[in-house]
Amino acid sequence: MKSALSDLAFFGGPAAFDQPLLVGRPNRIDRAKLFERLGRALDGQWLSNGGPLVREFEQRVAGLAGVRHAVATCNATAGLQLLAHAAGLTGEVIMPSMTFAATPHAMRWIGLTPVFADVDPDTGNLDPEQVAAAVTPRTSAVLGVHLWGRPCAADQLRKVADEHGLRLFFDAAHALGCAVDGRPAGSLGDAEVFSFHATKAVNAFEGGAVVTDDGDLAARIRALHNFGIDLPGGSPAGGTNAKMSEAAAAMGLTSLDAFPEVTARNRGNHAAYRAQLADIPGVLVADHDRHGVNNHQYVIVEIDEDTTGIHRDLVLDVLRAEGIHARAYFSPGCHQLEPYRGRTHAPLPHTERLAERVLSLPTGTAVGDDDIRRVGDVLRLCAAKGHELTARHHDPAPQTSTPTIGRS
Ligand code: T4K
Repeated sequence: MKSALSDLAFFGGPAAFDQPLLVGRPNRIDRAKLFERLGRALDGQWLSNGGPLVREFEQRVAGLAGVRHAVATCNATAGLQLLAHAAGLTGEVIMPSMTFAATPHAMRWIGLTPVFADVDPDTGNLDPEQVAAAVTPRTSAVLGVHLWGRPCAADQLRKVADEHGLRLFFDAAHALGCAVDGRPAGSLGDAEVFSFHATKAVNAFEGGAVVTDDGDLAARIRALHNFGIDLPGGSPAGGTNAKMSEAAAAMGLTSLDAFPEVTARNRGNHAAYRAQLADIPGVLVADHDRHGVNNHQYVIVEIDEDTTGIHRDLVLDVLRAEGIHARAYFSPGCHQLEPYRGRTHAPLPHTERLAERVLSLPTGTAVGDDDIRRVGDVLRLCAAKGHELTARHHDPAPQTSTPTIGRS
């Protein structure tokens, strides 16, 4: 157990982990099942273009989302673009800045203008009042993000959208298996998009899916993701290739098989982190359960610098020196990233406050109780000696051992 600053790898002590502990490690799957499915695809000599594994994957994803249609895509970013395109969006799309760059980039890449609205400080999700204030004559849609799997305030956002004649979509990249008031993520907007990237609770190596109850919209998306070939009347933009392959679907299906077990592990890890960090002033493990059913694939901690005396960025560096590769999901806010930086936007105080404080800790099937205990030890020391640690970092003169900043 580390009790003095000199115990920290950051200041020359032994690292807590020999093998790095990473956020985003793919979850364990049954390899035999994966290979059996891959074998089936090879034997059937059908490897893409809406093969049987993709169709099965789509059915299972639609079932989890509680909707009639799912169109599997090569990733969620392409899914968002297909959705925006198929829905005929124009001009401005209102979204949070507290998200991964994929959300605004997906819209900008197809000529739409992301407009950032501030989030509710309690949930981290779009604040409906801020959305209403951001509407202009050029707005065509609201694109909420179910941040860390917490479902957005869909009913309030729907009200705003209806009042202004806007479409309501959700980036549900984090939210497979999440729900609020018995309504699954995927069924809350006109359409929603899941991600099945390697780092997600369910992965298809790379993958995504657009889910909706709107049969016409689903048909347009399905046609557009296959070069627009079957689109009656065609599309001015033609079409693209954003299909999911059979190999990706084989992985996606196998990962879906493991999803209940993965969720149980993530839920347990989340509880273990909460227990480890419960009594540390200024270190708050975000309680997703207050906001609905969560898949717990993100363990989010807020570091309050005023209480601990240490900024989140320095905590990330200290953790990394120990072999704990936490991530700042999401910081900075997208409005502070290129190409949005410096543009006029509404004040985003809650986004900026959150972005200064949050970090995401390793979880998933590769992480166990002993790992969490060791991560907890380091965070406890950071918080207990935050002022001293910060001062020593800024003025390394009293240091006696070799600094190891940046070592991983
Ligand atoms: N909307 C939202 C709200 C999103 O969060 C995302 C993606 C999207 C849309 C777009 O979905 P996709 O188009 O990707 O389907 C990662 C993922 O690449 C990205 O999919 C994800 N969100 C985001 C939150 O995380 P980075 O830039 O952090 O990736 P990277 O390469 O730095 O890896 C993250 C961590 O995962 C590292 O600790 C390494 C580890 N890792 C990664 C991979 C790929 C592994 O251990 N194994 C792996 O195979 O974006």
